[in-house]
Amino acid sequence: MRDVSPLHKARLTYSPKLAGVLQKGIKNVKVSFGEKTSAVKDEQDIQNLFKDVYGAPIAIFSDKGDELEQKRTNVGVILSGGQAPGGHNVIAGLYDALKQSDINNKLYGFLGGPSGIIDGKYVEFNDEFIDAYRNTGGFDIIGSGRTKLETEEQFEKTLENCKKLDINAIVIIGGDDSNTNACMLAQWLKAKNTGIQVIGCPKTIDGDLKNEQIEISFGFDTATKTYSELIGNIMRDANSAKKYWHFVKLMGRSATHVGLEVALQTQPNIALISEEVEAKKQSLKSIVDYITEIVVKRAQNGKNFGVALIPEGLIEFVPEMKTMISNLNDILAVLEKEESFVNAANEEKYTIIESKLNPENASVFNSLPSLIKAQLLMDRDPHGNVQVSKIETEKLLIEMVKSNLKKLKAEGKYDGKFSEQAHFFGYEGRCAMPSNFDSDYCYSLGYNAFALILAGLTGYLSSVKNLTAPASEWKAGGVPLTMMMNMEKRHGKMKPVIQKALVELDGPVFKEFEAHRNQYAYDDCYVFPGAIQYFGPSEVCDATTITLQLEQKAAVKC
Ligand code: FBP
Repeated sequence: MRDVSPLHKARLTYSPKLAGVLQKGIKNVKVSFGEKTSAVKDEQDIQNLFKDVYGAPIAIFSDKGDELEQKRTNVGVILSGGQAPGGHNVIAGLYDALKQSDINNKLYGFLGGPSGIIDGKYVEFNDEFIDAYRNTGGFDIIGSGRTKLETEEQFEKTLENCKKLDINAIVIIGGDDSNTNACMLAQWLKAKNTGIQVIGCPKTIDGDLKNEQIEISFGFDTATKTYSELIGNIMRDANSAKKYWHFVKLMGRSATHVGLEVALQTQPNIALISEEVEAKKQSLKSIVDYITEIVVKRAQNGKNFGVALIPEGLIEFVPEMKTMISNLNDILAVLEKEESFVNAANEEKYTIIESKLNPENASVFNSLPSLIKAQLLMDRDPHGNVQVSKIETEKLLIEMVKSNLKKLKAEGKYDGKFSEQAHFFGYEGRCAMPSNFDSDYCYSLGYNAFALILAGLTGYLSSVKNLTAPASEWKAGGVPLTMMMNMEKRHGKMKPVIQKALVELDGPVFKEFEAHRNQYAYDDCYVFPGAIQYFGPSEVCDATTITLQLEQKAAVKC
């Protein structure tokens, strides 16, 4: 029996490329600081909530500035939220920097996400442990979880467990919600003068944790390449058999960065962009009419097949659905505490909800098939988000398109065949073996996180930039987490959260798609990207996403 595949074995020995400034080793990194920062919105509220960490300056690592104090440091690391390829390399980079600084330093991994630090469940890493996970996908090295760190009791327990292990700093590897946790914990620990620092690392396949300082969250590169491979394969199948319309829902809870990137990589007949739907105030009916029109026109050209990409978060961007869901969330926040509601049958729940929703929202809710109603009632995640991965929007759209086509057929306006296949690609990409880009980027992020710790900082996010250049030219530093925060409604209450970066409709990525989508719809311009390559020519193995390339090109022009 083999323990690992030959590729897995080869990847364990791959040496990830470090950002240029970090290549000389942790003892040669120097730090300097930029201007003080403020929050992206709701500055006063954020300042009041994060008094002790608010407004810190951006940190820049280079060979100029203050030396980092190489003091004995023990660190605890947490993987938080959804899996993203490269998480293991963040830990490997952190471990290598920590041991290079002082061989007696210790790295602890808290098990199962943020709950691990509260419950004191941990492992201590050593060389053998880390070496078994280098350049591999998944978060199974210590597991992940979505517990929200916010109560006094959770913070007290965190402190107690850190004291037991003599931990000086905590690294939280997570997305927007997890890094909001990181900031809250940093504030609490600083206010109590514990001396324990908190550093975040930007993770999420969704690609929506980005701004001027964070060019991309890790995992986006590998996940979108994996989905593009699969969709390319499906396109070839569709183009070979010429009998199916494939509706593919793609992960990305809120923003459509994943869908847009995959659309540019594969050039499908239809790709919906949630942000455009919202901006143009498109109703569910108008979206279905748009899809129907393409299906009908293709059928007129003898093409009863095609591929449509549906963003996971679409439902929350359709204006009438968004308003209804927001009303529904407020109502559920109350109803979920009532035992009679919790124990009621689904049909009874729908009646109760409809009686409490305002009339317009009640009629939108009522128009939905039972399957979607039930999915909308499922538990919110611990951060108050609707679990859109469980809402089968692709099936909803298929049913609505079918009903349109039936009417058109009856009116003699359509004589094609519509045979559908529904897919959901999400989990397939989140634990893929990280691409060279994600392996290198993640290793640098982890290594850099330790440099931020030695710089004495807390409430910062590890930042590695200039990512379309070779790694030797990547820049490293840290961004205060409060700089990215604003107030949003969660579980019916206003809460501080890191602002999500949505697709910009006047940005270069959407513009590129918009310029070509009509041609994609009818001319079958399918591109088949194939599998991620790890060994071979750099232009095949090291290139990052089209999104990053277009964004960087536009940034250089400005
Ligand atoms: P993160 O924001 O934590 O990275 O997770 C994103 C995501 O992968 C979404 O794309 C998806 O909607 C969600 O996780 C699914 O969550 P779960 O793993 O809990 O089913």
